[in-house]
Amino acid sequence: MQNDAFVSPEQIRARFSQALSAMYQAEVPLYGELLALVATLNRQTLAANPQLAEQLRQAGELDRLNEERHGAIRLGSAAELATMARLFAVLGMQPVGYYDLADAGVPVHATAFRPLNEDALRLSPFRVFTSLLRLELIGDPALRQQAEQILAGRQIFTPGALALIERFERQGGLTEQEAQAFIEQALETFRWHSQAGVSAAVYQQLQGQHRLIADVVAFKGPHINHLTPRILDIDAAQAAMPRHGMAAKEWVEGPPPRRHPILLRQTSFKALDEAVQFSCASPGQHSARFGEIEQRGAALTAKGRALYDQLLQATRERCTGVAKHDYAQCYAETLAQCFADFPDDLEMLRRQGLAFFRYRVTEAGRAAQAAGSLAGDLEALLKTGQLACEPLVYEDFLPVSAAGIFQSNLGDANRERYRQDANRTEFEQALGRPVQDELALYADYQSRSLQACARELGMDFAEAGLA
Ligand code: OOG
Ligand code: NI
Repeated sequence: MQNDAFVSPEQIRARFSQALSAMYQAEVPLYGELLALVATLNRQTLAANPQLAEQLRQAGELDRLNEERHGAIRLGSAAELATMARLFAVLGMQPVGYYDLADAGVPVHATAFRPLNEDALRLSPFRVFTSLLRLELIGDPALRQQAEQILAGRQIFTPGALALIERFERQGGLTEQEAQAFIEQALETFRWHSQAGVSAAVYQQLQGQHRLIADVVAFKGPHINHLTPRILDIDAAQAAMPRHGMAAKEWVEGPPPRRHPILLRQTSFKALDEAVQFSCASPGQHSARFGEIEQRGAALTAKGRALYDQLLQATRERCTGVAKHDYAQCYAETLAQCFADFPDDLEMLRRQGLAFFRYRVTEAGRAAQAAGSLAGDLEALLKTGQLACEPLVYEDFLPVSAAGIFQSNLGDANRERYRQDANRTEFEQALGRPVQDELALYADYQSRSLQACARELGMDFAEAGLA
């Protein structure tokens, strides 16, 4: 039972997300400019496309649009991940999904901390892509040991944050005053420190292994490295970014432009070079923080996801070996060609079981029920407009896209792949619990929406094979 004296995790998350965005705007002014650009473009898209505005309103997404963002951090040890999971629990965020990036040459594995259900997402759709460095992928044993030692010696959480996490766990919530203090204390973990914790020489060594390793190990904490607002027309934004002084990455990750967007399309301005100080007051430069935007579309079923993965793989294979200056164009064209095989019609997506949907009874449905003229089964109800359905929005991430975003910020070095397998078990051990299965969450939402319709209409949809 939620105690009235406590602030809800949704409230704490909404306020934390706001505070983090304000902090990041102060730290990286270009992020503030990106937010302004996104707000302008979203206003234009909505004004030009009333149908999209109505669809978003129906799905409860219009209100959350300006609140919507995800961030990313990179952690150095199992202990940091375990405590981070407890910190995010205060914000009502749980680990969802496992992403292995080693195969793409990025020595991390990751999960996304996010609210689990649609009501919580509507109240505050804040998520954090959280990576854990895989130190076992550092080839040089002496350097690996040194990195482990440095990480073991740092404390990324303030004593105040730790005490309030414990209090939350003991009491089952935080009071107004505690919540406020928690937000302030938790923010410290995500703050940028221009003072590195290592010498310039050690930084160079770490950097030589992999730029990501230096980013995690050389600093005092897991600075937030980007916060991503949701854009409605990412192609317009990609074209506009250079005009606003933003060095956009060369292509948009994810599926090609479509009439009915699926999954997630992302692009970013590249990581900025920032002045840092190494120990012994020696000045240097570090590049980690960037600005990303994303357009979200329909959540795909396992079948839809398999088709997506297959078409993306085919695209990448066909572009292998293409010269760097031709790559972006070849990639965009090939992607569009390959994805011609992915139905771009809501009815087909639904009938072929490629995407998840939310069902609802319409006014016409209620009128038909009152008049005793309801259609007989699910398909007929949809056909007569007595039931309506909209695709569920994809709330998670894509490993190939994530690797592409990482890589665009790492430069051309470090392109080798790691031979090691994904290690989900080890990740979950570090986390202290299994990650949630994102497909199960969408399936559950779809089935609850169908059950609610069935209850309202006094019918049984079990036979549709969907409920
Ligand atoms: C995370 C990169 C991945 C996404 O949205 O998939 C990412 C990082 O650079 O730490 O941002
Ligand atoms: Ni991101």
